[in-house]
Amino acid sequence: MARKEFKVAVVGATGAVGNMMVRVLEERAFPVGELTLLASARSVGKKMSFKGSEIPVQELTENSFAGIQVALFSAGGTISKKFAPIAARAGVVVIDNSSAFRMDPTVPLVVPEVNPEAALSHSGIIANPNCSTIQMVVALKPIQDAVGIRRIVVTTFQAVSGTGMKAIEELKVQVADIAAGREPKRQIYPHQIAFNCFPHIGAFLDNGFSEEEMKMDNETRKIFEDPEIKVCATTVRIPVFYGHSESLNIETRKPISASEARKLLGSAPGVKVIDEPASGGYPIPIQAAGTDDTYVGRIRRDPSVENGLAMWVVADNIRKGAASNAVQIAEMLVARGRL
Ligand code: 25A
Ligand code: L14
Repeated sequence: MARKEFKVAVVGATGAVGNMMVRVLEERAFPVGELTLLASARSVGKKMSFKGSEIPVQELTENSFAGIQVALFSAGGTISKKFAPIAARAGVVVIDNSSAFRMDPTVPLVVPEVNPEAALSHSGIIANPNCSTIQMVVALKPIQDAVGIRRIVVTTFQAVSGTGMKAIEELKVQVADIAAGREPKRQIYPHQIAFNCFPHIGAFLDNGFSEEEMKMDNETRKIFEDPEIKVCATTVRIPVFYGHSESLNIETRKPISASEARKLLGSAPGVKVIDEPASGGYPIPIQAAGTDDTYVGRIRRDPSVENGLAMWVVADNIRKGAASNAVQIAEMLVARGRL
């Protein structure tokens, strides 16, 4: 019997994440029968290649979804708020990469290695978490299951690709300008990003945290279905193109040694342990880039609290942090006969 194939749409196909969604659908051999590429009117006329053929980009409209079975959205929160419900009403299963529906109690927020079952109760829309949250919960899932987590203190080192194509371009142009002795120009970010860093991702809120920091806080509790976990995040932009890094200090409910944690992580789905620091064996973004795994190293006891553990976590923010996680959600629905 022929394998079942699906009519798939990518909304925001020309963006940094949308582009990668198309590549990941091809690389992971998702059973695509027909692929529809949707973006704004600006991109109409562009073509993108998929499995050897050139597919034209179409303008996203209310009528774009007839006959589509699954749509991967990554065109920002405003587009998702307007078009995801329209698609869902047309019978499409929407996997949305924006922040629009993540904290909606009727929308599951899913990382396949962590809470796949949550996806099964969707009513048309499934949310893909924030990139920094995804890699953190993949690394913490085996520890949460084994001993419980009380508190997380996390500092991130985030790549510019998370902000989209224009930010990737801004870093490239600033580096070239500075190398040539020209004054760097700034458009997307609040400060020069080349040869610099700043603790400012998203807008600042009244509580002193940034939006990105609060996403890590709220999304972690929702994904773990544990309202007790406390999170304090500091999110920092650094001049790296692809791959977010995170320094984690966690306090567990029951004790766990560094070697026990290393062993658990060594057999956890989606995780690769790289932990031989003396010989340079720790995760780094240029090695994580282009892969779908979450890398963990520098696993050690945190002596500043009773049940403390420290570690370093790196993943490709555009792949596991966005496009690949969305495609893995779709794969999981197919495997369970739910698409
Ligand atoms: O609101 P959020 O959720 O916080 O998301 C904000 C932004 O973050 C990115 C994504 O940017 C998004 O716009 N993003 C979202 N989730 C992410 C995640 N998890 C994430 N990044 C990382 N991780 P992006 O640049 O990667 O992608 C933008 C895509 O959205 C499409 N789009 C925008 N408006 C649309 C729309 N699609 C349909 N209808 C609309 N009204 C956008 O397509 C892109 O695919 P595009 O066609 O607008 O842009 C294609 C090319 O056009 C250039 N361009 C952009 N703006 C202008 C422009 N050219 C001329 N004038 C302009 N004003 C760009 O260079 C782009 O290549
Ligand atoms: O919430 O600018 O998915 O790096 C992830 C990337 C928010 C912006 C999200 C960035 C976005 C963030």
